[in-house]
Amino acid sequence: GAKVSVGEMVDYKIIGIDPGAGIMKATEKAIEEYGLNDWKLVEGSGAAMTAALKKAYDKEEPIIVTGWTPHWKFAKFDLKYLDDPKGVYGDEESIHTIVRNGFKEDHPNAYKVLDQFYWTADDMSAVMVMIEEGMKEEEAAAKWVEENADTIAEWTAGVEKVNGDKITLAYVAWASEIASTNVIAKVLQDIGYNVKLTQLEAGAMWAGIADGSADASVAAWLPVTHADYFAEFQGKFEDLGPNLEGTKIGLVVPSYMEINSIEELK
Ligand code: PBE
Repeated sequence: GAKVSVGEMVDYKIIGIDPGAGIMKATEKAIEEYGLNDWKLVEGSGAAMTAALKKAYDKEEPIIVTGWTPHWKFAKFDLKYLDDPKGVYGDEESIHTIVRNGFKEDHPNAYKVLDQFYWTADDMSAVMVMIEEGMKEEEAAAKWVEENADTIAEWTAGVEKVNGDKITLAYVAWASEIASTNVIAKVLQDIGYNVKLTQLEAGAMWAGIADGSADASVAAWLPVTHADYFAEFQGKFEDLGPNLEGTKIGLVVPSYMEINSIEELK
């Protein structure tokens, strides 16, 4: 009989995440540029996406999700990125730390920690996997901080203790950002800050830093994924540069699927 297309197998659906995520805009662009007229990008959340992935994976059923690295899903499932010959998803990029204007003057010690915060994809993945395996977010962060004293010493070099100064960290409920934000919060708490974590949509996170209602975020994916937000709020925040390099976004499928490129979705 006729060969069933990948589109038919997955009902022409790409399982997405929250609408404010850069990967959603990139995927709408991919649908356009690759001429995937029959396809729909399904909105949801990071957690809903991994739940759908797990459900399909356990039954060895086909599924296409918006995916990114670092993410615990690559440690738990055998997955692959679909090739993106048109380069819609960009090359490897970085996660930057951003702070509100004036933060340096108001909180020089927190600024110094945030400026010195730098780790690897493996570090971040270790925290993500602990959380995925059931550990509370703060506990996983505390455990990682405890076990990586040398790294923490680098982030806190030259930093003085403070006495309960309040700072607000904005983040989005992506597994990667839950991990990083909890780790940096723990480090800031240990030097005496009263740290509040505010979970927001991506646009609100950037707007919050720009209008000063939030102090900092370690969740700015640049130069491509959050390019729109970066441009929209230019001049209204300070970019402290990468805290992690070598990230990637794209369309991800289980390795058992016989498809290798976005072009094959047409
Ligand atoms: N992500 C994870 C985000 C950045 C971090 C790739 C889902 C995004 O697409 O905006």
